[in-house]
Amino acid sequence: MRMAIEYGNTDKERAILIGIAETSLAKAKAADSLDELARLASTAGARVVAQRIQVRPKINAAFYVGRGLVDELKAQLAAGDANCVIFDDPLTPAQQRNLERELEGKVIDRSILILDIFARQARTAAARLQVELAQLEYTLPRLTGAWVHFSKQYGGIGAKGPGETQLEIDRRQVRDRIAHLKRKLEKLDIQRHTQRKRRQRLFKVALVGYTNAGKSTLFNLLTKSDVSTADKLFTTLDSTTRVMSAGYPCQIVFSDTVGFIKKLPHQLVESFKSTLEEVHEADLLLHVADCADTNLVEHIEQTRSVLSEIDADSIPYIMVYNKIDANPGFVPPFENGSSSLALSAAEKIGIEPLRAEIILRASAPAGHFTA
Ligand SMILES: Nc1nc2c(ncn2[C@@H]2O[C@H](COP(=O)(O)OP(=O)(O)OP(=O)(O)O)[C@@H](O)[C@H]2O)c(=O)[nH]1
Ligand SMILES: [Mg+2]
Repeated sequence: MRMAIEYGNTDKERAILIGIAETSLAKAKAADSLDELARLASTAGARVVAQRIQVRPKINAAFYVGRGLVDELKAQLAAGDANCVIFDDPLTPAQQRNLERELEGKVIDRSILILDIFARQARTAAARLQVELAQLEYTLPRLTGAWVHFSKQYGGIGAKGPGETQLEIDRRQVRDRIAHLKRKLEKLDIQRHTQRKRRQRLFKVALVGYTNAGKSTLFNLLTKSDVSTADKLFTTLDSTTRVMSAGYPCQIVFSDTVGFIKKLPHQLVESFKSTLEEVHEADLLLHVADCADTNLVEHIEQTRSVLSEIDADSIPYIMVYNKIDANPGFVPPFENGSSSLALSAAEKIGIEPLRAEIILRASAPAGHFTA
């Protein structure tokens, strides 16, 4: 049974987006981040009615933003200009509660939004279990007396033990469900592990990178596959793996993987760890980046930081600067000890040099290339 997370349903929401910049100088960066949040919001089905950045060196412990802005937002919500407020940073459980009470409206943060998008895009059993697990891990510390819908769903005769409060029952039910999901995922993990073992001796290449960089488009080209691609965030959640021999001198395993993003909720990274095993076990990573994106450098850094979170930062990699058609003057920066190529997966420009580089790496004796 899937658990309905009420806050995650952002259908027909009219949202005000709020970001914080530490100084006036940091405002441009916060604005970029807020634009990305706007894309996330619309991917989740919300309509963005306003974007606001507050400059403040310190976050307000109770409300995240200052009291003045809280009052302004309250007035806007009361006037019907919007019906929800989305914050660009993770709110603490207390901040979320306080804001909800003050604003008398829905309060969402970047983590909830990303979790919601993952829940919408999850197609396979494993992805669904992983997303639900992440949602529950996120929810657990936020369970307060206000979460009555959990008890409505899962309560009933026999649910209430002697002396337990409703809140304790809610928490216990969520914990039980978490344990159940973990067991199911472990079983799936064993199956995956067996499949992976079979491929152990083959050369394994995994495509990684920021969401929407063009990983699946490139994967399809390299493997003649038909994985979904779209100008949306997080189109791919499940790893797809293909063993290729046609066009390559030996069998090569290619994996397309879930994209990364700034401030990825750590619960998601944690629960997607088994999906990301494909990355962890690869012999070579193709780090795909969108060279036409103004935040290219930041996206590369974010991807590298998630790679280190999953202990995949010492795997040799090729930097693939995609979408060169949209930025024809782009020259790949020099990479120390690693190769970098510019290409266009959509326009099929510069694919052969990449294929040649992959073949070279696959044919080289193990350990010849280092990251
Ligand atoms: N201009 C241009 N667009 C491209 C290129 N490659 C991919 N795209 C577009 O970029 C968008 C994202 O492509 P995907 O292949 O779905 O990207 P992804 O990295 O798999 O994204 P997620 O799975 O959502 O993380 C799609 O609209 C593609 O058509 C390219 O070389 N040039
Ligand atoms: Mg994809």
